[in-house]
Amino acid sequence: MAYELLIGQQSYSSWSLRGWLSFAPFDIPVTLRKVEIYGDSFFQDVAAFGGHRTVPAARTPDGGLLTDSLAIAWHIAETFADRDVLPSDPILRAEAMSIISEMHDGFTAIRGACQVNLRTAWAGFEPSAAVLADVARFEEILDRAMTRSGGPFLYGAFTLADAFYAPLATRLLTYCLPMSGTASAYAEAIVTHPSFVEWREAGMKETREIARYDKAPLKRIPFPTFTE
Ligand SMILES: N[C@@H](CCC(=O)N[C@@H](CS)C(=O)NCC(=O)O)C(=O)O
Repeated sequence: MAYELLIGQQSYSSWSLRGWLSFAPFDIPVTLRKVEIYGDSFFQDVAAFGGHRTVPAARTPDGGLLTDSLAIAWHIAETFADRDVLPSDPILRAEAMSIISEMHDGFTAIRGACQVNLRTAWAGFEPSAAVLADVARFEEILDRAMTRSGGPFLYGAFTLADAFYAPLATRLLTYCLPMSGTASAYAEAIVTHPSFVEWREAGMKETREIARYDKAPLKRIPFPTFTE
């Protein structure tokens, strides 16, 4: 039996994307169950799966119930250590765990002001000083990791750390935030990764847009996919 992962709308749910990217890039079989965040029955639907108020949640093949993205990542790290889900070097692995925790707990300004939206980008967004400070911290993390690894991901090949930072990379693109060359190259590596492409394409088939994520009167421009 495969893992089951409860997710929200694939165009919008940043934590669900982290959940998906904790399985798919490592060829860990997972069955997706989708509910509608901000839908009328969201909390009941999450509870029916066995979760608690938020997505993602996961059911393990042997009956485990995980109600948080960080717990899912830790479980994957423990269970699939042989699939290079984290760096093999113990110090780098500790640093990866540290930045995963920082993502889970921090970056509150950019998370609050720049909701994930994989359907579009917005021209004319004016970031606050706090958002720019979050971008600067993200770039600091990227510089430290990628100077050593050489990229294209934080620790070279895709790891759980990239699963957690992917939605931050897409926010840079959706809100046309000013970014360094390293951040730009990282964002491109994320959105062209096959597991991300699969996720976004499924999201583009979703019909209902979330009104509160509409940034009009900002101008809609295409979300960059780096395919041309
Ligand atoms: N700490 C949770 C946060 C998950 C989270 O906030 N998920 C959002 C969707 S991206 C959600 O379910 N929001 C619904 C709500 O808070 O009512 C985790 O890391 O899994």
